[in-house]
Amino acid sequence: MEVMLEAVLKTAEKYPRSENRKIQYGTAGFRTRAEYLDHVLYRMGILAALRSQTKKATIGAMITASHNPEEDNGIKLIDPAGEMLEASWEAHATFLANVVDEELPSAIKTIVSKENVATDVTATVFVAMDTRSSSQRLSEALQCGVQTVGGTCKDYGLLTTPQLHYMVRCVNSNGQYGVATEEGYFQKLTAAFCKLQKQLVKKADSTYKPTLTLDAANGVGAQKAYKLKNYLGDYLSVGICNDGTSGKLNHMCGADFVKVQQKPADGMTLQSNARCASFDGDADRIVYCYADKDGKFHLMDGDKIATLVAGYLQELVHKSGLSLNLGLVQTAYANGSSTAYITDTLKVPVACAATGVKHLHHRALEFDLGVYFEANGHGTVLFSDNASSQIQSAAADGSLPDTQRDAAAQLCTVMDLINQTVGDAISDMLLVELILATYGWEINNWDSAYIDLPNRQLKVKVKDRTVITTANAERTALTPDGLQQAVDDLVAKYKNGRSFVRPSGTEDVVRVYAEADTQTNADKLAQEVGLAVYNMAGGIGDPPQPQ
Ligand code: G16
Repeated sequence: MEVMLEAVLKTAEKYPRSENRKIQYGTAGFRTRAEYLDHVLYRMGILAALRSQTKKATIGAMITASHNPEEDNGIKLIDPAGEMLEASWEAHATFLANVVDEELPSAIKTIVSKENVATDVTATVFVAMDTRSSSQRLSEALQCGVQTVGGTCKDYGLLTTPQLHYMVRCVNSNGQYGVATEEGYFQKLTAAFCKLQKQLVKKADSTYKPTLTLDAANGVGAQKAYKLKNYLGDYLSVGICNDGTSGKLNHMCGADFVKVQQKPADGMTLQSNARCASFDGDADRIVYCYADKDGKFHLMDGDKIATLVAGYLQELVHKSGLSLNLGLVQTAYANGSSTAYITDTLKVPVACAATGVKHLHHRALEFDLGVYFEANGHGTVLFSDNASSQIQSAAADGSLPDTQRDAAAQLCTVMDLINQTVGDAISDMLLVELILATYGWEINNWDSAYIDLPNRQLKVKVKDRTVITTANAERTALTPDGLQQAVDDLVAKYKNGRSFVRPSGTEDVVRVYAEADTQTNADKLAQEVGLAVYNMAGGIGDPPQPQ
């Protein structure tokens, strides 16, 4: 141990913490300007190794800043079952990232003793990165950290974030979940997709067309989408734009841009009722959009995907005759109309969790079938062990009527189509396409389930966003004093008004969400709430402007 700590200190000279800048493990790991991250990545290599030794399993480390601009970077740590790093270790991560260089050995010792880390176990860390120009350098820093404490790395190079989550789950399940290679990933998902497509009974009045335009955010998802195309046969034709050959990562394109700006990505020409989809920078989110016959833009966000998926699964569960409880998890950003539709029409129980897939994922585990989606397009479906085994048994049960057995068999294949480790834009895209093909729907049929309440999101710059703290799944601001009352007073002025504010965990901003009966009112409410934040929470720069 002492020899290893000496090595840590020596190597730390290569990755010094040169500035006294505090960094926090946020909504999805560390995220900031890439030039501030070298020492953080080195230290996260060490932490990933310690986590691996503690769990006696492979851990994942994804170098990405996802939807943030190209200049940013970050790291998402992945636990053995492919889920996000456990919350208690986030505190270790923040602690290790912020100590001064000389205290690094003692900080490691503290974590080792607190977590009873089995330092004699050889750590294994799977590493991958997105397409940012800083990613290779930061990957090297991370791998250096792992190796300095005697761990080994498997470097996958460029992957989407959910692909790496998948690899980690595969290796730790000894291959039961799948083969831990990119080939294995594509084969598992697309074999399920093609099998289900083959079984489809084409409806005479089907309006579904198997063509889709994809905005790949100029990110790693583009390369992977090109690979995916080779596995899809005639079942789906994907035209890829914003593939990184000319445009800038996440700039005027990608899922976050389309969702927040409520307009199509640059480079996308919307044809009447033709489906377009947008990935984000590391392809863990997806939103759809289209123009109607009058040319009006429609956004099909995570809420619309969640309701489509929940309705489809509910139907299959019902047909299979299995008694499984299906639930849906959203966040405060979920459009009020979507929640009403899920509750009143689908009659599926809804839970609300704080922003961040890690929170939704854990809540979704409480259902047999837990569908979780953030409005920004980040989500998946979890099948509990109980649900999986019931579904598998029913699919093989010759005594069941054909309709029940067939529905269970279909559910079995759907489980293979879904990346259950985390939201996965590729897997979600295939699932949406399958459901639309099954129903024989075009995108406007899907859209007609419910009409979104007009809404607006704003970012407000403040001196220190941590002055805002929240409770009640982020729907209530606890501090600064009086802010929540100000928000409540503003909301009360608007019909169907709803608004909340929260500090972002991925960008240095406060996020404001507002919805109301008309777009003008949603825009006004968002701006007024934004101004309240600006005035009461230390706004800097220009105050929020009218939309
Ligand atoms: C990450 C998280 C998401 C979250 C988003 C925005 O997404 O994985 O769960 O919704 O950040 O978080 P915040 O509002 O705290 O900035 P991504 O795709 O950027 O990794």
